[in-house]
Amino acid sequence: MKVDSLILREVRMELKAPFETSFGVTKARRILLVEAGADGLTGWGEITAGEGPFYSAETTETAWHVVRDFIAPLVVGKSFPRGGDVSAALAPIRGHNMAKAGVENALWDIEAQQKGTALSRLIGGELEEIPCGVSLGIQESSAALLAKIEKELGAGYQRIKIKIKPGKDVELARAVRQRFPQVKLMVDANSAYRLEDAAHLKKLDDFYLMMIEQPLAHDDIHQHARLQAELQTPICLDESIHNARQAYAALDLRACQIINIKLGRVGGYTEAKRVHDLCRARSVPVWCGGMLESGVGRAHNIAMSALPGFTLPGDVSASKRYWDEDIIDPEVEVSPQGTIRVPAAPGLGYRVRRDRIDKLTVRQEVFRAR
Ligand code: OSB
Ligand code: MG
Repeated sequence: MKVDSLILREVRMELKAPFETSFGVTKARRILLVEAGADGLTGWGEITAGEGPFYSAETTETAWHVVRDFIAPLVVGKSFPRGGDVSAALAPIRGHNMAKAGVENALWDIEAQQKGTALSRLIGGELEEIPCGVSLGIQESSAALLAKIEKELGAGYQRIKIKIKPGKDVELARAVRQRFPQVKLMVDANSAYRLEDAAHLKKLDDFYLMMIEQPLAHDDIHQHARLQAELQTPICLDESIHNARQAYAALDLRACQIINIKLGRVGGYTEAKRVHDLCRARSVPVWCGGMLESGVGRAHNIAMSALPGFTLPGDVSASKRYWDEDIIDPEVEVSPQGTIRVPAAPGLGYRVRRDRIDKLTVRQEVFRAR
């Protein structure tokens, strides 16, 4: 395919409710959308960087800068046999994986449309529906959290993830476990602890959690291995895994037993598939993490979750949990069994709503081949 243009847009979308983690509160998202044009087709990608550098080093602003000044010049006007080939072309740019993923994934969307195949199938996905969980932010009180969980279970979601931080951890998990003895339950610390907290975290072993996600530093692998040796509860890594090499190191060191794959964090489908394939070869389960995406990023998450190694419910849930109105049609819906049907139509399988995007766009830049 020959890439004729990239259009970068910033859309502002207010969340229905603030989302609190150990690293901060998000009330509204500043999302970058990538619209790629090639061979007369249009593909869409989402850059999932946060508003501030608190989940990872990337932000909405750094991504804008890197797409404009470094990625667009390597992509626009260039030809790639396949969408995923842009990954190697972007390799000289260190880091900035979310910016890269937004562009790479848009080209995969185009390739899938060219071949008349669903994106999920083009990447090697097999599942027709994917199991879904929810990620619940830190709440005012444990009563408020219990009420939220009750609501999500009522909607059918198959597993519950709660955010924890020091002072809101063991007693919270105990309260949830007492009230919901059977539910598939996990916790996500977003790097809020230190290895010295091992004895405290060990108390979580009483609650037969599916996993504890990213308890230690965002860039650590080694100390997670030390911690895992102390815990019964499986550790899942999120922030620490940016590529297949790091996944390899984490598995070899026994730093985790499960990996959360996020398209943005690993830089797009090419690397996501590598992490997936490595984990699958070692019988390590993976699941799809979320970054409070709009419908475009959500549609990509659904496609990725169709890969056969995604055996655990992901943080991929209904549009209406996040937004009053999403930017794709139809919106993402979850069945009473807690599943999302993987679309069979060519490409992303959802119509991207330009009318809605136009209303939400606060800036836009067009990069065209000359
Ligand atoms: O750690 O998985 C995380 C949201 C923003 C940044 C990091 C994380 C999250 C979530 C929300 O847990 C997942 C979602 O519902 O999109
Ligand atoms: Mg996480």
